[in-house]
Amino acid sequence: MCLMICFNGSPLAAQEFVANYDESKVPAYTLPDPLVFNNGDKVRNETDWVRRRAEILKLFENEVYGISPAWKGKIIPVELSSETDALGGTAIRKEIQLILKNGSRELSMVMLLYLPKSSGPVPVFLGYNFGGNHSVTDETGILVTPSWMRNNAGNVVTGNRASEAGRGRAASAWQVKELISRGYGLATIYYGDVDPDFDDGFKNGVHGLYDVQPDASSWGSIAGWAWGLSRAMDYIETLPAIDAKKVIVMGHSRLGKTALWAGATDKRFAIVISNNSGCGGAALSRRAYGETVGRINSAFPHWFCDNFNKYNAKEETLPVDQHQLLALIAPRPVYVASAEDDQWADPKGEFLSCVAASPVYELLGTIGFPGVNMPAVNSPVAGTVGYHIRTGGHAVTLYDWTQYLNFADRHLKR
Ligand code: GTR
Repeated sequence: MCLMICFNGSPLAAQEFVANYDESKVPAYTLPDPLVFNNGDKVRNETDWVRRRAEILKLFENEVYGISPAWKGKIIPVELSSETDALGGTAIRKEIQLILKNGSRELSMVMLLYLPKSSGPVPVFLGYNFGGNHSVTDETGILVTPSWMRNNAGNVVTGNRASEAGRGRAASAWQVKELISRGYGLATIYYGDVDPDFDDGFKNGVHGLYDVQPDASSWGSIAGWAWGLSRAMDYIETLPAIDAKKVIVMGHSRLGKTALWAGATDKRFAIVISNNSGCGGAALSRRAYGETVGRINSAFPHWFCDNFNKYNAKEETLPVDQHQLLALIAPRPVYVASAEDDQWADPKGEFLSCVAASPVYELLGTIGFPGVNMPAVNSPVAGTVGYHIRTGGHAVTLYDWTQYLNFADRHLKR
């Protein structure tokens, strides 16, 4: 949780990292093989993979995201609102406060739930939002989050508090009507409910639920947010209206990194979707293209564990790379999406992760990503691992959602 990072022994600030966007300057690298044990032995079958998977998971915990504590607490749900005729009568909408109690400590997160009117349990997308639940649609009944939020231009957030002006602002990133019309529900939570997105030295949010002295492998915010998705899943499992075997965890950008780590650490998520997750998400760290490990650790010192700083400008010494994060999700379906103008997130590095994760899918009897060539823009390709790069910039669009819905339909056999 340092504020500056060390580069060859001397501190460097974020602005001192110059991003490389030149493919010819990508360093030569060798990826760690997901199918070779740390001791050099080969992974030959599914039984071996169980042990190798545990090794890789441990490396990601110790060196990248940090170790999340076990949860032995209680979740108390309190229904805050219920609307049976939402979205023009097509959906049910609820807001549920989930009070997480760990002994005398507690934390509250508010889940906004949209479900299609349906006689049977439905599949849902679960994902965090950046701007508060009220930003997800323009429906007026949704609570404006009282949680800490980063200030932004246009006075939508001032004094670190959201306002009515933010209502519906992120509607295009959520496409709730489209989800509902295709028979899917949406469960979303403001990510700042779980851990406010600033470096506070482990005091607030989910870290405050535990009384532990942080060390170099303690959970950063991404691990905290992922942990929160697992708690959301604990609650979803109690709801008869949702098919808990069909929960698709989805996230954009830093929350795409979060969705991937949640999918890796919690096998209850049936499908994992990473939208423009970039460095520390789907993109290969060793390419050091766009955002790098050093840059991300200096700009966001609270996202990863402190051990991750060891690899600033030394990506080749990482014991893992991000294709192995995708491999941890195998054999469950995973979809990675990039955007042409989002070079900061290294679309090619995101794609190459899909290819390099595929041998694990194949070992487990499924087709990972079919082929080795990067698909053309706006031409999705999917096996059990799916990928697209669309025109446009860093965002979630209707185009992205359409691919996620098609991918989910196919894998959930709908
Ligand atoms: C950027 C950061 C990225 C990405 C993005 C986001 O500033 O460098 O890693 O996560 O924020 O979350 O919007």
